[in-house]
Amino acid sequence: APEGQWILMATGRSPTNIAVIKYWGKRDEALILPVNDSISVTLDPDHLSATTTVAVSPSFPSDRMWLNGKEISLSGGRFQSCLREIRKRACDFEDEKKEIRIKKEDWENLHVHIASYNNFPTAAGLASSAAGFACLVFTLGKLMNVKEDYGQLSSIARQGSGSACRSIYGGFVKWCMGKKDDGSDSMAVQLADEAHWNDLVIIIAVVSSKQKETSSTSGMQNSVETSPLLQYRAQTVVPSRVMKMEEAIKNRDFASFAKLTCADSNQFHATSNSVEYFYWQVAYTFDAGPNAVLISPNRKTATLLLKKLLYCFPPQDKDLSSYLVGDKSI
Ligand code: 2P0
Repeated sequence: APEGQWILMATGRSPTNIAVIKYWGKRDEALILPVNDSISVTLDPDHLSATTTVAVSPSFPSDRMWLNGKEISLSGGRFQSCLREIRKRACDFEDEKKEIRIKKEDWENLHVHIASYNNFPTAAGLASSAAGFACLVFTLGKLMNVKEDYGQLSSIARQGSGSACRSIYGGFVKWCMGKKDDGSDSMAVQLADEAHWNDLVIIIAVVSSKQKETSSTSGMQNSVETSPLLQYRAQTVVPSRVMKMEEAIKNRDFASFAKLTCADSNQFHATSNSVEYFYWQVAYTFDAGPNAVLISPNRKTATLLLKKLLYCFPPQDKDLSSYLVGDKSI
């Protein structure tokens, strides 16, 4: 910053999440309100996460953002919604040394610079927007001394990208679709924390890092418009599946968890006419891209599976042990 000016910064990291009961279809495009509840597992941040630094200074003439080192436009409605909703809730701030004082009403006139990095392929169907918007909203909230609880923050992150509301929490998370037209009750809640089912191992087979051709936003729009199955799925199938999944998670019941996860992945893909595969020793789920997510009941099965996978798809430079780190992802 120029002489006599200051910069205030905050940095945060958010992992991505993998839905086991899928969000697919909106009832309100602008507010991002879904047609059904969804449930996901938030990964540990070592492998798939966004790291975002937000800075504010009187010397910044405008809001700007860089994604993976490249400047991107903030003019989109989703970024604007998140910035507006966080700014609206900003509170008085004073730093520890009492050198910087920002009044609640001053935040409106201060511009932000945002730098975000993903440690995994962006827009390849691995929920990069979930990690990205959760991280942006959470970190901006810290910077601007926002005092909202996690539920409220998740509701703001939802307006950046639907699945982002679930990445506000670790562990097992449910996005409650809500009933209200203004979206104020469409937010995420934590079902169980990350320590609850420690044995569960999630393996993500990245078969392509290329940016996918159809965005989730337009993919689900298409399903809403063309799939006769979608309404039936949202109104009749998912509500009971969500209840069963909550039970399976609570009881760490892998057989039910695997069956529901695979069935839901299949049905979600069936609304967009995709192909399905079965592999019952582990659970699998596919998001809106080509990369397979495999969920093993324990590290022993995960190791056997990894050996087979690595035999078929040998890595160029790593040994097996380097994949077996962290809690929930390999
Ligand atoms: C999910 N997916 O529940 C589902 C399953 C992909 C397949 O949420 O339009 O990027 O930004 O709300 O959140 C991906 O959709 O879509 C997604 P928008 P989003 O994880």
